[in-house]
Amino acid sequence: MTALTTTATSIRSAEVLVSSPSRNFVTVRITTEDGVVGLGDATLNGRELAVASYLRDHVAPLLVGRDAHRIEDTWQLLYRSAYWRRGPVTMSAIAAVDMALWDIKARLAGVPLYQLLGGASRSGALVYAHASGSDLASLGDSVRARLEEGHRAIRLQVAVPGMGAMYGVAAAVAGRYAYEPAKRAGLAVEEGWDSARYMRHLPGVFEWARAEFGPEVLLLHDAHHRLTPIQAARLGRDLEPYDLFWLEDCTPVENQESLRLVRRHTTTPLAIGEVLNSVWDFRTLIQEQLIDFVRASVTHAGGITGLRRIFDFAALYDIRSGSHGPTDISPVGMAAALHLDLAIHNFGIQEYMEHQPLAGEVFRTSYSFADAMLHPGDQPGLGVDYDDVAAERFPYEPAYLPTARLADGTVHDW
Ligand code: GCO
Ligand code: MG
Repeated sequence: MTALTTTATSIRSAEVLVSSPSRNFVTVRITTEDGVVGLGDATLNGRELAVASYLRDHVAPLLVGRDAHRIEDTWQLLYRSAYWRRGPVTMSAIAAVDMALWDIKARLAGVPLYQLLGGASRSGALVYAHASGSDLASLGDSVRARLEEGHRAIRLQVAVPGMGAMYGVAAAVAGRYAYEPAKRAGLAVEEGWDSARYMRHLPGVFEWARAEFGPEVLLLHDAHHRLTPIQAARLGRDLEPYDLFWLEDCTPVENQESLRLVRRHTTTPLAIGEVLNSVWDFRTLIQEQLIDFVRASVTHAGGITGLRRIFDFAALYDIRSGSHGPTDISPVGMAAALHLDLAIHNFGIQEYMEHQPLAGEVFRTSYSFADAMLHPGDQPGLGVDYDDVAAERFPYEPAYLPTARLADGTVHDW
């Protein structure tokens, strides 16, 4: 396969589009010789331009002239021939190309992508929304707003008295929910952290939430990698009476063996994986059944091809999916996740943080929300279009994720 023969489905161009309608997004657009277009999401929050350069400078030249139909071959080429494999930059770049090629294949077939992934296994993907508050009163308002929108699975994050600004708590919860941790202005945003205070505070919050909202609503929480194994074990146990759907990222994920200790002490379901990038990264967690939900994202774990590999591996161990879906997954990435959610058997839940309306000016989507579920829609392909003219109005703006520091100034896991 050295000489490339140009056909109607040969790749004519691979463009990297960077725009910032309310937040930064990196999008790949692949166009075939006969003009069929596919989109992929390559957004890596706070490190966007590294992926843009990887794609523009090192990947796009390899794609031109290749057959857009050869998705697996292209995935393997980009993965294996880079030699320096895995990691978020490489895997986000591969992910975007992979999504764009699936988009093209489904558009050429004239079917929504989920049909090529095996067809629908369900009528829609159950999603969880975010609610947060600076205290229980505002958290209550935030939860009620999500329930009124029709959600039945909600992630609760709340400020801890005496700890100041912290992860997951939106500045204002009235009206449209808007939480964006990557700050455009002032690159050195710092948040505080105190594990002991947090662990004392959180069980009471969930006790209150169960009393206030009853047993049916699915409640989730994200510890955002901040606890030691023994702290996570204790927190999981303390939360058991409140029947969480999951406790997410309880410890830093680099040390997967530490989950053995957490598991020995609690039956609170565990979800992990948004910072992992490949099926190999999940080996210990899955094979030892140390988690209940795979939390990887289609955008950072090698696209539809890469994420499906992880979900299929997890299925062997009765572990379900729980795709990452904050606002830093673009509407293209969200659509790709939804097609996969609809098709796989071991679907669990999909995270859904609605994008701000400005994002809708650049990305025209066809997914829709009803009965607490999202459906990807039935347009051919992913069902997303990119508006270049609108994108012109929103150039890239530097934005960085915050740093967390302990009271004595020590940097902690954010
Ligand atoms: C989540 C995540 C996000 C991350 C964000 C970082 O569960 O949705 O933890 O909120 O913080 O993706 O860019
Ligand atoms: Mg998370």
